[in-house]
Amino acid sequence: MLKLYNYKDLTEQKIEELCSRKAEDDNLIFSRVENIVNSVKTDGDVALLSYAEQFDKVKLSSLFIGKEELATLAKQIPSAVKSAIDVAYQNIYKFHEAQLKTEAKIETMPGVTCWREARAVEKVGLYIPGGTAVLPSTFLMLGIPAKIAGCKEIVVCSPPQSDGKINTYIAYVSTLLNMEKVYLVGGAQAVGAMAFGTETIPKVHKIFGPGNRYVTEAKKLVQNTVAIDMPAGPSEVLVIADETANPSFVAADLLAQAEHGIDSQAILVATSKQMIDDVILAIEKQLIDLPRKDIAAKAIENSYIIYAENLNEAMDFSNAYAPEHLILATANFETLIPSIINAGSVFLGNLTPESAGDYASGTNHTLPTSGFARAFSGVSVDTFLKKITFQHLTAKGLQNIGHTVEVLAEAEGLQAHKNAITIRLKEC
Ligand code: HSO
Ligand code: ZN
Repeated sequence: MLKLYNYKDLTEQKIEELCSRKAEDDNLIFSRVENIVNSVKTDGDVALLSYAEQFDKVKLSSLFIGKEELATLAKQIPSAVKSAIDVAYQNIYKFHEAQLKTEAKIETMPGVTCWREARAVEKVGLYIPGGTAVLPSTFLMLGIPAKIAGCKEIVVCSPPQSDGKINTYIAYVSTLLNMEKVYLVGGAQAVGAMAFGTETIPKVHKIFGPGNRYVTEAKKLVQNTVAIDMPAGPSEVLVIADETANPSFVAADLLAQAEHGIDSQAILVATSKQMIDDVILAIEKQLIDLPRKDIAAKAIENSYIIYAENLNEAMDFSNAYAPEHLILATANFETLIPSIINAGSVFLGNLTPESAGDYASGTNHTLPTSGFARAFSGVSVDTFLKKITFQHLTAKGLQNIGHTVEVLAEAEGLQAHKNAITIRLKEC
């Protein structure tokens, strides 16, 4: 069961330990991933087909499913799921579309104008996990901003099912996003394929998407060749609860996180001892009925509860931990907002579960884990864009800025830089 700590008793070292997400077997995973990525790089499709046999237990006749077959598969989706995906699609689209902004042109000096324009990353690769849970929601979370950004080529890889196909949900999302095909490749081999290209799979400029330790390690490995969205680790939530929280709701949120994987973390920081006891009871009660109770129970073992005397202490710990998801199950969540420094995505009040954002409210669920929320944002339309700066000088502008540049160039001993100004000033 969950370990319990008293915030006041925690040494700096202990806080650091609680905030570190330990990963075991790194070396073993690293060398396996290195082998996989290298063989995809050298053997291309042949390697992909053999990994499909080895890892996905399927002999593939084709490494992708084309548009027509996707449409056929998509038709088999149960109508309730189809409608739910439609609602999620609309909300995610609406929220992300509003992120497209044009910036104003700025005249820094009379006649000196500077501005930025966004351009989409031309070729992007989306990894959609299969494995223990098939995640069509991740496809929405990556595909929608990629489309809105205007990426020209969107390569989608997802592991094949044992029948050599993909799940109907993924097929349906691919039709909503108007995808040409979905490549039947999973794991580290998918990342290798999108980084280096194979006979069938185009090489991309940036790779997006969550995945297991193999996928994550592969994304780290190919970073010299392609950009990646962000480093990723197991999913995590930190709930701050005061005495007004609903213990059953808090337990449900912690378990929702815990069922993702045995290495997920679900952390409670509470300012009421009664709340802590009630949440523990509620977890025990709710856990029994969960189909993924074995996974959730293991994740709960990796997790802990902290008793804090007040919300300031709770927030200090949360900022140190930098959670991927932060839930404020407190009466005065609005007053706490300014003190949030590190978090991927925040859920406010007792009626706002993380699940809402995981699926359908509109925000993105691809978020920084493992403390990377200290320096990274979650995926958004921006993650699929680059910003190019522009500038234009008029004669007046050149006269206004010329002397400054000449002096600085001189100071740096870069005469040619100075000349580029001087030669022009002579003509105007
Ligand atoms: N909580 C996960 C996203 C997810 N949950 C997908 C359910 N499906 C990481 O933010
Ligand atoms: Zn989730």
